[in-house]
Amino acid sequence: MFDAVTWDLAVFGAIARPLSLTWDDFQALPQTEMDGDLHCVTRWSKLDNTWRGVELRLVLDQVEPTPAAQHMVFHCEGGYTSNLALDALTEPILLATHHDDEPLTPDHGYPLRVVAPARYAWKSAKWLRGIEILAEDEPGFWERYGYHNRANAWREERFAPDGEPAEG
Ligand SMILES: Nc1nc2c(c(=O)[nH]1)N[C@H]1C(S)=C(S)[C@@H](COP(=O)(O)O)O[C@H]1N2
Ligand SMILES: [Mo]
Repeated sequence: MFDAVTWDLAVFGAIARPLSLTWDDFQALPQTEMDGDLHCVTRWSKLDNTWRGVELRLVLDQVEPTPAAQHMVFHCEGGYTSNLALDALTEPILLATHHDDEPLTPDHGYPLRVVAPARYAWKSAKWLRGIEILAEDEPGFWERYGYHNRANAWREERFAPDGEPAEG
């Protein structure tokens, strides 16, 4: 259950300035609206969405990644993870609190989720609580089961090139 008093978003790892944002801190950041679809790798797409929240880039601008830092892992309530390279920050990625002007529903990530429309939707981590910055890449939950590490939806990067689990 979300509790606005105890909730935080932690940014940690290969950074000079670890950050822990309370719910109030997060609300105080500049908000942006973004249109973007979600493409589940196996089944459906969710089209014509307007998301509202804070640009991921804007949060990471505050933490000073070390020169070696090249990767990130999203950590969610309940242990789900997904990974992206830091160079993904050149594309629009939102830390979203709202979908079509309403707060996210519990099923869809309330209170906070990643929305990375250029990637398959398993990258768009729901119930986000942490962002880990890393020098070495670390596969997330689905990436470990053989899903593609980059998951660029336009290039249809569904599975790892050899069809085998990327790791372990
Ligand atoms: N924390 C968490 N985030 C997650 C998942 C999950 O199981 N746990 N599933 C992913 C997958 S596979 C998809 S398709 C989308 C679904 O988003 P939706 O429920 O808003 O449609 O969430 C992604 N984010
Ligand atoms: Mo999915």
